[in-house]
Amino acid sequence: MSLYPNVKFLTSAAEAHQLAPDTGREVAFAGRSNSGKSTAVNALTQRSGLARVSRTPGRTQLINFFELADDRRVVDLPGYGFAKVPERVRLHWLQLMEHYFNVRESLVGLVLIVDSRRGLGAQDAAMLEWVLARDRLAHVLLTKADKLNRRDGQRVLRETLAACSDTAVTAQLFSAHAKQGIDDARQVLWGWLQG
Ligand SMILES: Nc1nc2c(ncn2[C@@H]2O[C@H](COP(=O)(O)OP(=O)(O)OP(=O)(O)O)[C@@H](O)[C@H]2O)c(=O)[nH]1
Ligand SMILES: [Mg+2]
Repeated sequence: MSLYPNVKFLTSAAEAHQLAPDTGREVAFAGRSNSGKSTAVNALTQRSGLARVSRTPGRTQLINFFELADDRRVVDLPGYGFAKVPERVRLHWLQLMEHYFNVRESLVGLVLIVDSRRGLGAQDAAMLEWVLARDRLAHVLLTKADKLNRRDGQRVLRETLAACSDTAVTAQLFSAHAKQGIDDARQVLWGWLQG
């Protein structure tokens, strides 16, 4: 049984003025397009159809807010790093993200979603720097771990932890499909939200 059985979609924002009210506590999910953000949100909240999952990278261009309980939210941020996105869309994403991270007082932490087969990239590292500079927490989910064998999974985890070694960033392997690491990730998430 989930700690938050009444999770529901709250609102979507395409523009800065459309953000959900900035009260209580909120955790954001960010990562490259197609890294598995929406799938992770669904797995962690145990609601398979909540955040839309797509095979087409860059599908989620909105900030989607989900309410877990009164004043407790998770946020599915639009993915980055998709080469085919036009420049004006990329700039809009940048401005929207900058605004979100600058103003969002209810934001307690960032769950950074990284495809375990790719590992931490430059944009992921920039994202981490962004939230750490704003004194927020960060946890990396190395997703699609079912696509790696045990040895490669452990190597990617080691490399990720090493890259973050002088920060408070934590990391773990995760697979929504193989149900790997879901309880560990929930513990981090619920802990942040309860604070
Ligand atoms: N094998 C495997 N595939 C996964 C896993 N998680 C997600 N995927 C697949 O990866 C693809 C992208 O998943 P999404 O959850 O839509 O990724 P996203 O980061 O939300 O993508 P955008 O919103 O487009 O940026 C889908 O085809 C998923 O089925 C996993 O744990 N294992
Ligand atoms: Mg998505």
